[in-house]
Amino acid sequence: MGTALFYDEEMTKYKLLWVDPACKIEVPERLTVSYEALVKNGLADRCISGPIREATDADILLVHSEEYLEAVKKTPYMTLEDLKEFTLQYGDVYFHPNIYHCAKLAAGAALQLVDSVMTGTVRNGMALVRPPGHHSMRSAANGFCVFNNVATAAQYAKKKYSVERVLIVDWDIHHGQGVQYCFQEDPSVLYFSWHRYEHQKFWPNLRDSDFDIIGTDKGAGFNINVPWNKVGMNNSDYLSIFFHVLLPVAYEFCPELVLVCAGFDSAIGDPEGEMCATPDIFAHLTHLLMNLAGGKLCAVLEGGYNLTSLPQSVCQTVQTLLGDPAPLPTNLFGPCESALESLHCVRSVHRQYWSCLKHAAELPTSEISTKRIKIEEKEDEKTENEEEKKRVEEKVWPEPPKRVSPLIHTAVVLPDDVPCPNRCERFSTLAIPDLVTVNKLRENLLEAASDSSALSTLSSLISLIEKMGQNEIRNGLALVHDVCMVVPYLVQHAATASNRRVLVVCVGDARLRSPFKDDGKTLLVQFGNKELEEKHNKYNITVCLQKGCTDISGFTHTVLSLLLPLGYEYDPSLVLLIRSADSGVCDSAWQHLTGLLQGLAHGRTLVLMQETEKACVGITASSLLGDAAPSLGQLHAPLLEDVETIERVRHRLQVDWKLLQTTVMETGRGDSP
Ligand code: Q9C
Ligand code: ZN
Repeated sequence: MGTALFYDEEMTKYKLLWVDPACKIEVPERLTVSYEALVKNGLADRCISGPIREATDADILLVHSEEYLEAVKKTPYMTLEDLKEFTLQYGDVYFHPNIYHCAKLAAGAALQLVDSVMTGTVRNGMALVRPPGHHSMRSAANGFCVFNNVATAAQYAKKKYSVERVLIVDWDIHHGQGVQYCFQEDPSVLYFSWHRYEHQKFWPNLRDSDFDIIGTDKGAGFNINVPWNKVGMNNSDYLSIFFHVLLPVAYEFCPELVLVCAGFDSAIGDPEGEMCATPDIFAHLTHLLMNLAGGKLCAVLEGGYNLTSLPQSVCQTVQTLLGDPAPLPTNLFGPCESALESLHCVRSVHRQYWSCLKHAAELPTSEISTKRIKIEEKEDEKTENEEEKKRVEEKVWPEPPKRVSPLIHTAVVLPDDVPCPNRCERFSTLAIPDLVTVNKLRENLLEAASDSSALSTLSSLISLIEKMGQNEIRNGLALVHDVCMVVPYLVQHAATASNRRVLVVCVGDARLRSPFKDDGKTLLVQFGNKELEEKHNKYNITVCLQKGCTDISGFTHTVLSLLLPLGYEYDPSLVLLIRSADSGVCDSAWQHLTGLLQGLAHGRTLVLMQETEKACVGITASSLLGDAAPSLGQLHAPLLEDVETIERVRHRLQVDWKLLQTTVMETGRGDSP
């Protein structure tokens, strides 16, 4: 359905005209390098774009006061001295004769993006804008921001398209206090922000940015703040917050539109953020959000001041919106202690508002504090700051590898009487497997010996897996006569080839035959009902839900907070997704699972379905092709027994799988006060 890109060079035509150390990083080059990188990587050309419009007064008044708008309107006519003085009433921002024009274009671009997505002209998109928006408040410019682009876009979507629930994900490294203030009483807009905080020592130094500021009145629970109290947070820290806070809550909330305050000062090398997450992480953050709201995602640029990591991160985001396979996740060694402390605090204060967090550990009451005490201890570290800054700016990281889409997106291996779904390619191999393979197959397929097509199906699948490994085919789908028999063989075959790791996800009660060895070459995660035997060895995990996979809430929760962390930490080179007969999983949940898993293994997923599941071929193919999954609807509370099961499994496995951790204490590290 396409990806929009809204950009206008005009927005590079304002800059700081006097000396102000606080503002010198916000330069026009931020936009030019980002756009040039999109062009150079052939991404700009693949997007749908058009001329952008200015936001109207009426648009701006959705969020800002008339007095403020009128004041900003005068800035194009001010002298340099007037501009300087006007600027003084606000924090960390500057004005320029052309900034009002640019600010109207920035907000206008965000609104046009909403229009394009809401009318279905495109599926998703990005607005590449300056000035940024998320710090600006009803009557105040702040933090390089003049008008609040994303807050305006949210109000606009509510008003013009009667959108009832908007999710705003603010992954910029600063707290978008302007967005928070705009929606703190509004339960129709869920605002999530993570931000460098350092116990209030970091700009904008607001008590309002801490984890216990959760929204007021009807909006209680709809404001989620994740303060980072240390610098140097990395990919694991970011993903942990997604898996254990944002995604479960977002799925429960069920937005009709997702807006991203897409600031990239949260990436490595940024002089403001001083974090260590690499640009490829934005491919995954984007991917993980891309199936919410039926795929309606609008990313709007906010911060990002390192002119190397900014364009790389922008490209990762846009390329993911376009549907290219994500890079393998890197550097996932588990969250750090400080991140776990924040995670624990956030989950704990929100457990009363979100049923997916109900089971979260309660905050020890002695810990409920913003710990501003710690500020004092750090007072005299200030002198080291300049040194520190240099270290950050000199940080080096590898350029994200090129992401190439295989020529064939989705190949299918289907019986002749099942038609090939649209946009897929029927696949079969005529190559006769060598004698050794044939004999092995025969041995393994004694029961199906009478079925001559079983052998050819199997050799096709083996060949398909080979072609996926060689990047000729991205993913595949097959209907097989007996998944239980085929899978062990395929797994064995796939895992022995050149050190591969295979993630096997099994939905339904297929009793897979051994051998699944515990050698780390396979990770088996099986979803079943309570009759299956519970297993949780490091590489062989069974989750037995009360009603099998029929309960969408329990199933989704398991996928988000158990399967995804396991999958990301395992980092497979191939995903085998198996659907047995009578799995009970509903179409939409199945499609979300299929879509989400494609963030792994460069999108190399092979779906194997029991013959009887013929009716799902179409929807499965659609998900493999990258279509957005249909919304699951607002989720009810998962069954208590299921929540307990998931927690028990998570608890036992977190020693081996660090991305499953949600608190500091449980692991025995750092449980001292
Ligand atoms: N050391 C955005 O990222 N503080 N705004 C600068 C300089 C202001 C950031 C202090 C940072 C504003 C959109
Ligand atoms: Zn920022």
